[in-house]
Amino acid sequence: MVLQRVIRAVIMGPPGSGKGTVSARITKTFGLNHISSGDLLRSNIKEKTELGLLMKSCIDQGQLVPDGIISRLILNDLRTIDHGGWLLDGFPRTVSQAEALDQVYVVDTVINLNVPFQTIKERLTSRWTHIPSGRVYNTDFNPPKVPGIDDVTGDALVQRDDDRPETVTRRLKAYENQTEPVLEYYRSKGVLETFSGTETNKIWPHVEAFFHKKIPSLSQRAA
Ligand code: G5P
Ligand code: MG
Repeated sequence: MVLQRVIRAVIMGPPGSGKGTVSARITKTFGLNHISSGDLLRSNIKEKTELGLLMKSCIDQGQLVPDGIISRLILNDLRTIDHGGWLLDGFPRTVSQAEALDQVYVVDTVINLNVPFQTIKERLTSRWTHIPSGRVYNTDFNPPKVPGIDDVTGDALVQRDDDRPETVTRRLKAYENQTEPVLEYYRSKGVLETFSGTETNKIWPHVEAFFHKKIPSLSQRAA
């Protein structure tokens, strides 16, 4: 069992920077609860909920969904976590969302993955996703054992509708205009830690060491 200190962390970075990939490693190593706003929205779309149907065109066009809707969705989900810390992936993405989160919780750690846009464009065209779990693969970087099939469930993998090249360009623009100011917001609070690079396997040891150092109790394993 992993001993948990309550940590409230956020992982940020442009679309395709590896937030999902690094989050999976953080949650596996440190036992945090992982909440991905994109995964939540995609499950709503898959289940054809009213919210999912309303948000689908926004997401497919590479635009952000309205602040009020996503803030309510995430804050409701956070209330269901009754123990342990959490790692938010993809939220907050605007200053208004960061302020909404601040009204309820104090975020103590923000990881920023700083990956060049050119690297990202190449990655997203070869990404395959298992929508129900949010597991991601890449035909070059971490291919599934059987092409097109999820390793754990055996379900078929899909390519995300918003990974088309022209939509990726729009998502990167939305990131520059609406999300980069959030980095400044957290920098001014003294909680932002930036990790730069083009390969997740080279960035990861630094992120792991940072978590071990910042929260030593997380790395102690009970006998
Ligand atoms: P999402 O789902 O939050 P994005 O755009 O922020 O989407 P995305 O695309 O999920 O981020 P990621 O999680 O940062 O990317 O990256 P990833 O999936 O781990 O890695 C990308 C690919 O690269 C994978 O195939 C992975 O295997 C591969 N990879 C990783 N590392 C390496 C490497 O070192 N080398 C190589 N070759 N490959 C690698 O949001 C989607 C939409 O939902 C809405 C918006 O419309 C958004 O566009 N939304 C919100 N709207 C408003 N407010 C919010 N808070 C919202 N949250 C979501
Ligand atoms: Mg992701």
